[in-house]
Amino acid sequence: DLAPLRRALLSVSDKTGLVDLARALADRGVELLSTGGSAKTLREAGLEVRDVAEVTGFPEMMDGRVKTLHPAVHGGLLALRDNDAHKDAMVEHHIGPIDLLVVNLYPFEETLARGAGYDEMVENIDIGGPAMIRAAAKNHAFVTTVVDVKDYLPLLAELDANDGQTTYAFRQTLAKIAYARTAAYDTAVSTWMAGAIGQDTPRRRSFAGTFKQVMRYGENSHQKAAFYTDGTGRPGVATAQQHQGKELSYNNINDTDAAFELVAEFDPADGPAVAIIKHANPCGVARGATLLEAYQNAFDCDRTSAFGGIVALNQPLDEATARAIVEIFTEVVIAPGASEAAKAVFATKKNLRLLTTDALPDVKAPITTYRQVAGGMLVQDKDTGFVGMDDLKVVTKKAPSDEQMADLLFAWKVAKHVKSNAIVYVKDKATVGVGAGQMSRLDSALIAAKKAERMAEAMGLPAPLTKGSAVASDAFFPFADGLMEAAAAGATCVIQPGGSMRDDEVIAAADEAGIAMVFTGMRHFRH
Ligand code: 93A
Repeated sequence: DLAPLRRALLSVSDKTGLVDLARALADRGVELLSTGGSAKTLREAGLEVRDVAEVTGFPEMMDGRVKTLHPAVHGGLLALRDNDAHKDAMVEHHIGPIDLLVVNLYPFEETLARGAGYDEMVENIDIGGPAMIRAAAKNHAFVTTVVDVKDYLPLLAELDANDGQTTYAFRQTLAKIAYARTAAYDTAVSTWMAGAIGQDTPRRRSFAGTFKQVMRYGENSHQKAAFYTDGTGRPGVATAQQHQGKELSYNNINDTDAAFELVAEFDPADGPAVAIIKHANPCGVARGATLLEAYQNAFDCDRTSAFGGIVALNQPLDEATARAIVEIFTEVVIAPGASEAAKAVFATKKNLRLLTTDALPDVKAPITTYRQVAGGMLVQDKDTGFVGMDDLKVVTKKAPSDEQMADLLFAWKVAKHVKSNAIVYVKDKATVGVGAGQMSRLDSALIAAKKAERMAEAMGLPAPLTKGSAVASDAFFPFADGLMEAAAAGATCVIQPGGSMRDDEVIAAADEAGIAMVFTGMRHFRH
């Protein structure tokens, strides 16, 4: 199953490592073919190389749109070396075998990340590259396909270990990688087009990612796991820069994403906000006059759960907040930037990971999300639903005051990011009780209130902070009991979608309890 390597075609946009690889191949007696820019780079490094144009008998034309799309190239990649008819065809048409293909594609994803316009994006759709990759990978019985600079050194090691040849297992693995690359590439093109023409709906599209890194394990230590990027380059945990601390785990990444997406709901123009996440649910979210105050208020919602949590900020991390965060064990901090002084504070905590991005996630961006089910995938628009003051309908005799209204809208934003059934109590733009993921809405209301009671005891407060709070429910109260539980916990105003068969009963119960209630007309299930 060893295949010899006599002739290689090198055609790469990213020229990193190209010269070293080509020289190593030439040293091993491999003949080099190459396309325009790649050939130029190689010649300038003093290497002997044949132009693909010479092989095809056609010049590269139409601004490079047609360079390698020719039977002399594709026949050389696809011909079965042990098939007489194929061998005859090669002789008859003067086609030489190509044993190694080294291609990296036009930088479509990078060009997109730069914010290039439509025409430039179109020009960056590589046609010849993917065609060659797919051809070479199909013929992995004989041909070696390299699509990633990271595989240059392993290729040379493989050749040295096998007397200048490659093993079938090696070619097979590279073929697998090659098809993953072309699938991710075409998905990036399709996703871009959907967005560019304003049809980023879940209909008729595909999903693929680009391998980023292998992780030590998945959700549990017996599960293998890896991290992929989706080629959009959007600000978020997948594109963030890690400054310190050990590698992020699967659960860290999931929680960090939840934290950053939640805090991004709070416009930095309206002031600092902080979210603390545990097990993908918030255990504290708050605004504050300063970032430090926001952190402290978020922390005070549930100090117990915040231990070992993930902290997300809607503004660059500053020194004062960094000092407060290192007071307790924290797994990850993510923010749109960090001051040098803040970084210096964190440097003393070796295990704490600091991630920064250039910008907050865009919570309004039309994104398609997916989740696996047995035998299929569920695909939907991301929940970018938003309600403002004007969308709310007061349904009770009492109307909320301005302060209550602000807290209701705050609670509603948080509830969107809490696993259903979600009940969120808020006071002075800080969560004071979060009930998440219960199978009954009543239980979520009870748990949130109970946690607030515990916090009050721990902090030596005369009454739980839910007293005089605003409460949000991510979906309607099917019965009055959940609402009455919230009232018992001290909530004085409620925000919920409405739309239950028993809305009348729920409204009557609110009026009886002297509570103000608004309907959003929109729910935020999150399962
Ligand atoms: O425009 S293309 O789709 N037409 C082609 O025939 C073709 N062949 C290779 N682009 C094509 N390529 C791509 O050119 C390769 O995938 C690689 O990214 C790039 C290398 O060009 P150069 O060697 O001129 O820098």
